[in-house]
Amino acid sequence: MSELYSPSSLGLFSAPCLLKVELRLTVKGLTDRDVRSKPDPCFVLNMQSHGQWMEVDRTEVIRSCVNPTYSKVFTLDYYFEEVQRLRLELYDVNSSHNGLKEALFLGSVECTLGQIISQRKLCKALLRPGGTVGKAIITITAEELAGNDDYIELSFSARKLDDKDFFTKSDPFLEIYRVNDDATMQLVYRTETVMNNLNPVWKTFKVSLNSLCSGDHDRKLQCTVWDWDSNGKHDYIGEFEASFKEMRGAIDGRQEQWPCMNSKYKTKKKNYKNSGIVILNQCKIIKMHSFLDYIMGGCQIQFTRALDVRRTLMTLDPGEPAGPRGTSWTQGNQLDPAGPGGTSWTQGNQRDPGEPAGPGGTRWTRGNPLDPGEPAGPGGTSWTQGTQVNQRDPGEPAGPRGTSWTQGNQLDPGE
Ligand SMILES: [Ca+2]
Ligand SMILES: [Ca+2]
Repeated sequence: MSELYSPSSLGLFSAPCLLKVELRLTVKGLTDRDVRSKPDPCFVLNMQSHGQWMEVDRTEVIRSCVNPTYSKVFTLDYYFEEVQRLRLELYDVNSSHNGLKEALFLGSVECTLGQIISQRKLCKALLRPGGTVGKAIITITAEELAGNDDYIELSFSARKLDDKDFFTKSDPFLEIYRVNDDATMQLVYRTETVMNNLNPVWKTFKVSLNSLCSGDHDRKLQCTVWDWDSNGKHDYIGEFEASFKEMRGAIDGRQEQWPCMNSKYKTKKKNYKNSGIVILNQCKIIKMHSFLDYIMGGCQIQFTRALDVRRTLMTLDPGEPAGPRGTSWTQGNQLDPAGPGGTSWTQGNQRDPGEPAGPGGTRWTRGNPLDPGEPAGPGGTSWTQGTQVNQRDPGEPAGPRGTSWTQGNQLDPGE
């Protein structure tokens, strides 16, 4: 294909380039609420849309914590060509219900999604109300959800966990950390707390395979069981190592189990066996089919696109204001109010049912003048004087998006 017909030069690639990303948050160095209590921090993620901040999602509330690591994962669509402004607002949710009405605003950070993605890990100081820079540092990490973005559903329980509470039983919760190649640990999931129960059954949860193990089924997963305490100083019960490959063993209703070990007890206590058993009751893989999977699975999609702009439809006048997507249209052309994007172009000429559709489903008719005051046409294409697009010549190479261009067409390289 000639350079002249490259998709970018024609401006025909208007579909947004998209990437799915997962964002995770940690904070270090929040200040105590007062002498006796620590904050219950929660983040609200806002994104700017048409100049307005809109709430996208929020994290869980972590009780009595000055260095929270959130298990909440924000999954966002990243558009390469857009500036997506984010604002993370931090609240101290000082009430039993998690509403923000009575919450205390602690501060915020602003950045773009592009900044986080380009740096992978963005650290920013919390800007306190009033605009002063606080001591707390917020770390936002981004991971692409590329390739395999299947999900897994896991159902864990445990039995005979150690009792850590004096007057009641332990309040266990489970954390799963992915061990990265650089030995850093990334929290993948934190279960809810089951109160006063040494044989807890945690709720089934869903994580992306990418989150869990970056697609590496042998990757080490560090799993820790804690006894929750209201003062935020949770007691360590024990831990075990697993991999997704081992967890996969719990597919088809089989169980997998691991002894939950406290290494301190192992060395100190005689006859120490374990601090309980953690059981994976079910592992379910939820396939997320990509567009390509459908195609490869034999699904046929018929997609026809052709351009039929007849006989010097329009000329470009440099003096005219550009339309949307940079297109300039010239005098003499008239656009039907229906407008671009599924539009019909008219004036005098009626759609010929026998004619192929133009770009964006538009049909073009001959000799239509475009009114300069009207919105521009589809695809952002600029046509030059003398440009003629005739009917598809089957013998010619296909143009962008499968369009064939015929002889007699000339595209001005300067445009
Ligand atoms: Ca308890
Ligand atoms: Ca407890």
